[in-house]
Amino acid sequence: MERYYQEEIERASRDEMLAIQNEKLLKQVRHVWDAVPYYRKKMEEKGLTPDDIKSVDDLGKLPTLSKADLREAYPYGLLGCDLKKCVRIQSTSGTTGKRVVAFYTLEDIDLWEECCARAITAAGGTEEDVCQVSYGYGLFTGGPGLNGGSHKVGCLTIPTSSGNTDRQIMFINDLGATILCCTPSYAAYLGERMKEMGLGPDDIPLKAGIFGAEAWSEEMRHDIEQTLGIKAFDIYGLTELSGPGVSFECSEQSGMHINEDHFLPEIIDPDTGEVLPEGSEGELVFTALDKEAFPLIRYRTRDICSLSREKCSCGRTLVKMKKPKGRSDDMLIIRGVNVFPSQIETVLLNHGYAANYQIIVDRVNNTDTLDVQVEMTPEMFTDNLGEIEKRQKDLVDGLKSMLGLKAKVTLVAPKSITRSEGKAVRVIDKRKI
Ligand code: DLL
Repeated sequence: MERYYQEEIERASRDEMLAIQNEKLLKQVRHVWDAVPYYRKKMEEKGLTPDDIKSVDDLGKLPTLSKADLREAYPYGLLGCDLKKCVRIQSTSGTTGKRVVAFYTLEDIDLWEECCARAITAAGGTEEDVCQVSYGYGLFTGGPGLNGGSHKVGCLTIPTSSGNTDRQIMFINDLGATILCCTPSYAAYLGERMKEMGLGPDDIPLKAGIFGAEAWSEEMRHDIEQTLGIKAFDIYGLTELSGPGVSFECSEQSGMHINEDHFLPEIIDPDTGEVLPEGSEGELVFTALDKEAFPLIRYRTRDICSLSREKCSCGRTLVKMKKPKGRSDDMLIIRGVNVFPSQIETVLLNHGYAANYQIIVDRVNNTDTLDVQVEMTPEMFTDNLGEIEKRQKDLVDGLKSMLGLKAKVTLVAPKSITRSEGKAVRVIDKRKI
């Protein structure tokens, strides 16, 4: 039987949801106009006042915000309330030099944790469950968000954070963890380690996993589900909008329901900014309808996906987003061809490899090169050169038909590519352009 955390919202009719969104949007635009001079100026530049926004149909008139705005307004320029009312910050790792600092009031945290509770409930979680949260705790939103959601559902929560893999496995088994929350790449690594310890899917108490924070393919889902003996659910979110729980998967596992009573989605053409009709693929843009401390309006996520309102067998009416292919800025342009790392992952997994690979892009004599290094699994490991060459050629052909591009493939020994405990680093781009 399907369970809901907030059934009246999760199964609201389209009219009910529109009424909620209209009311909240008008209030939020007024709030931001009054409290955030940075955004008010952007509205004034477009000749807009809050009176011009009468319903969600007027959303497209409003100016968008991007990471560049966040940088310009850093740290307090987009704050929507008195700093005294804020009780927490969270931040991105800033590995690409674009650190985001987001602020929360107590109420903001409460609503965020409710979103995570909806996700855990959709994955089958109840107060009977033991939920191990192996996302990083600290500035990263993964640990704190799912931790709060797990409390709200009433699960016994094991806050292991990421890392110390053997200890993770000990807790899962000793305390009978039934739900695991971590990045898909870390879930794959935990599975690999358990296999080495002789633990098969039937020996592991887990029944569900809530995996997100990075793009992952259907093939990777399948592998993790087989190894851990679980059902693996996707979860999406970003620090700018609170963290995990902006959207989550249900039993149908065919895209993530957006918590659209809090986060109003649009899809735009990333080049022109034009709003695209429902069903089209483009850049996901969100308006945070409730957030008080960090109330972003029309925030450009740079994630590429599409939305669908097709009826879902779980009974939820919340709009669904397809798995993002990756960020538009993760997209590699190689010899003029657009390549998402997730497409490469699909080819590798379809050929029986695990998701242990690295993509190295370089430019030699003014031509881009694409080198995919893939680990052989222990079962396929061999020193027979003929066999290795044949396997490499199969992958070159597979990549050629997926990408329309010739790549170099190098098979490497099992365990030679570093495992990730958080978000995996898949691409090394050495081009200096
Ligand atoms: O990754 C929040 C999160 C934590 C989500 C735990 C899910 C689970 P950031 O570090 O700010 O926040 O990174 C946000 O990660 O814009 C996407 O590009 C990517 N991302 C997040 N979830 C998914 C997902 C957290 N399920 C950025 N699939 C987002 C694909 C994802 N990409």
